[in-house]
Amino acid sequence: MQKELQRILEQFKKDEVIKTITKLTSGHINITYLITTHNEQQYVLQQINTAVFTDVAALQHNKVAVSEVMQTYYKTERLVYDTIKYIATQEGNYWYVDKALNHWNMMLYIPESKCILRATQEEQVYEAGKLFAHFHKATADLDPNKFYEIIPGFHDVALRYEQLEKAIKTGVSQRKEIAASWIKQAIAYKEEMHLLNKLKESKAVPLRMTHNDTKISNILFDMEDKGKCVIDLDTVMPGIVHYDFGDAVRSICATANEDEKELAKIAINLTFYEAFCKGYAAVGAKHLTTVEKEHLVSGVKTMIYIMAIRFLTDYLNGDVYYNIVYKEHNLVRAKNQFTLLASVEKNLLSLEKVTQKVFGM
Ligand code: GN1
Ligand code: MG
Repeated sequence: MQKELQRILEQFKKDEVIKTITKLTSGHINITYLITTHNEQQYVLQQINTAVFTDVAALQHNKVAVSEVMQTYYKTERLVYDTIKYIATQEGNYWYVDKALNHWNMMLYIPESKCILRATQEEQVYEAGKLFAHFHKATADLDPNKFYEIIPGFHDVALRYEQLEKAIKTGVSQRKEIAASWIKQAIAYKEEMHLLNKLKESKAVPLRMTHNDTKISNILFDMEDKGKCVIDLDTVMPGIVHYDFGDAVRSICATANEDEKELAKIAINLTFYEAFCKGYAAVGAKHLTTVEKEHLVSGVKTMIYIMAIRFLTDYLNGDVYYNIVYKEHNLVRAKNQFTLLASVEKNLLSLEKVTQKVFGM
């Protein structure tokens, strides 16, 4: 393994020699190693999952361009945050294809940082709000049409709904019976969940660069729990702000993990929601239009719904997309997300009030 990784490292850094290799396991898609060299340099070397990311040139184009824009933004704004820095090969490409046709990319490791898998403190949630707001501000002037749609229709509710309908028709019949009441829920929500898509199609909300995986583990924190760096630029592509705002709230402001089985434990954490909004607004939300701000809570609902139907679809299809640990895992996740959605519906007034107060509408 060391020999193989050494050969790959040399494509990016000709004179470096590996001293130690540590596998980083928090991501579920790519294979990632932390490499320390004899010169005491540290790199993150990553094998790209080409089943998920089929166009590596497009993927790397988006990642490198966004990383560069963020570096410029932080410098101009005199902010001390870090950014991912990709390293080019000797030929000047930001990826390398080895003999076995594996695709690799390499970044500088960001020292004195830690990854949090689940937010436990308001302060962390506030920091997450700030960092994702900076991401949107930094990329606000980019023309999204110059970027690739890395996974087409990734957060398109219409496409996800079509995929669910197909799974209802062709999925495992016994699973359809088990999930019947959840399928009913998915259908019942259909109309209202298409609202954001309509706003996007009619250009009532602008297309902008979005991160599309705004969970807390995609932010590096420093040792004092201050936000340090937005990571995982794999799904950076054109989208609407609601994808990021909604997915962050879905994953950061819930009282339980997305595969918690005990439904009674699952709710939206209003204190965390306020902290996230405050963090985002502290950076200044001038890059957002009034219509965007008015639909932030819709974004929360829609993203939870999208995840609920993606998990349900995968359950009906016999678990072909997500990694599962046990047989009913995807159904548990779907139920979990529908329960979170119900909690959001129940607290809609409070969520809207907080949003209006914090974003000054
Ligand atoms: C997948 O593997 P991970 O956690 O980075 C998925 C996201 C979902 C998430 C749910 C490319 O991301 O969209 O929100 O699972 N990413 C892809 O846990 O499908
Ligand atoms: Mg990811």
